[in-house]
Amino acid sequence: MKREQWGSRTGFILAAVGSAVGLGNIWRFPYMAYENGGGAFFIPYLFAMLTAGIPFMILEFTLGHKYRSGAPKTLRALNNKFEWLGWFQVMISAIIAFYYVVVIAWAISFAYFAFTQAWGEDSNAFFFGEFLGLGDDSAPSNLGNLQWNLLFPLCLAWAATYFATYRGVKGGIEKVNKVLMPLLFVMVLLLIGRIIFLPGALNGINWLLEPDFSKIWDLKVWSAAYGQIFFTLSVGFAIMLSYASYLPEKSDINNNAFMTVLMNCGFSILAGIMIFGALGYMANAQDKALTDVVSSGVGLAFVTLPTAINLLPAPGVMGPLFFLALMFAGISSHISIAEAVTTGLMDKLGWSRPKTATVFCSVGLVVSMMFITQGGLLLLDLVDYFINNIALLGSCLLELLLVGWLCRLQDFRAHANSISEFTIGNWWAVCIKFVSIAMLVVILFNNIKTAF
Ligand code: LEU
Repeated sequence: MKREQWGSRTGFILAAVGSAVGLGNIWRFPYMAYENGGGAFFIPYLFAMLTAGIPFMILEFTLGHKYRSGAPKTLRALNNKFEWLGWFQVMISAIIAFYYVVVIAWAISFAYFAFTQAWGEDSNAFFFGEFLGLGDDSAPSNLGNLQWNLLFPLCLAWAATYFATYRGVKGGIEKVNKVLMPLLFVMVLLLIGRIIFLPGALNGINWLLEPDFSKIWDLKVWSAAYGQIFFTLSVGFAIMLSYASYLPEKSDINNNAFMTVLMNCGFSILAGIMIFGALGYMANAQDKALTDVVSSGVGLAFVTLPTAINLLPAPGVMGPLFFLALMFAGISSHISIAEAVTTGLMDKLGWSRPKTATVFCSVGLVVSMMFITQGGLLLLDLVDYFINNIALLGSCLLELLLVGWLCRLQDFRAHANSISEFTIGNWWAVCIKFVSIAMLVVILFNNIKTAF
């Protein structure tokens, strides 16, 4: 059977950007940047983007385009002995799909709450207590106690992914992204346009961007930057490779890769400006120091921001705009994670797309219900930690080692250059074979040491 194809170049780019721009950009990036030295984080971040992110994106686009299959089959085409790495990557994607969707479900609920600011004055008690059911009296490790209020939004999130992966590349994934991505950008620009003029907003933004150079010698900051780059660009765990496998024969790989990376990283900076602008305004309105209003990861989007939204002008508009943006960003990424698994299974088992999508999304829904129990948040944190700090970096390192050192890397460069408008030089191979591998070895080793 002929492999499906994207309907247009714009369609492919929007889908790739849709995958890259996700929850990672809106709630993860701003806090990461803040926690790891504010402006100083940008140095490792930009270094990782240029020497690992862009080369990796070109590599995945090339492999997908050349072998026209998902990760396991592509790696098998390189060498019979490499197929397992493809399955390891598919497994990482599947695990991410199971918990990532839960955060989308939270965003769906909060988009609804935002119309009336149903979280009230104490957003912390609302989120952890009322919403997640983690009251003082309940044991947080209880995995048996399902939070029924989360089941409907969870089903909605899976339904969106199911719709896109069931209908396929052109009629599903591309169509959804063509609607969600432009909307997302417009919504974020609207939010920034309003927030930036509020008193105190610029302080918040300055504070995010103000460099703290003492942190630059800290390995943890580099680890955070590399982890963030691979996660945010969806490279190294089967996703971009799968999307590229649907590219038509004539495609500009190098250009597409640069555009995807730059748009994603530009969006992250916009999200940082939006969130820290709102926090700066909130600190100003409450007459507090900025450090006293910021909280981490999950808390930032679902605890701190609701409080900030309460204080914004027209909260009934700004609140839904923010959570709908978070939801759209999440859904377009979740679709790509599910597609990486779907395409891998279709290649291997020869199943039809509808059958594969139905099986994966049903299993996914059931498994992800684990994360909407009382112990779900704890489990989510734990799984996310291991996936990001160890499995993901390990998978990236293995892919670079196998492809960079055991295959003819110059053939891939020649392939990309032969169909691209501008060509890439030898720097590409140097980044893959030496710079990225060396950085990953040091970071991964350190992360494993810290974890155990
Ligand atoms: N790139 C996405 C994000 O930043 C995540 C990925 C797992 C699809 O949220």
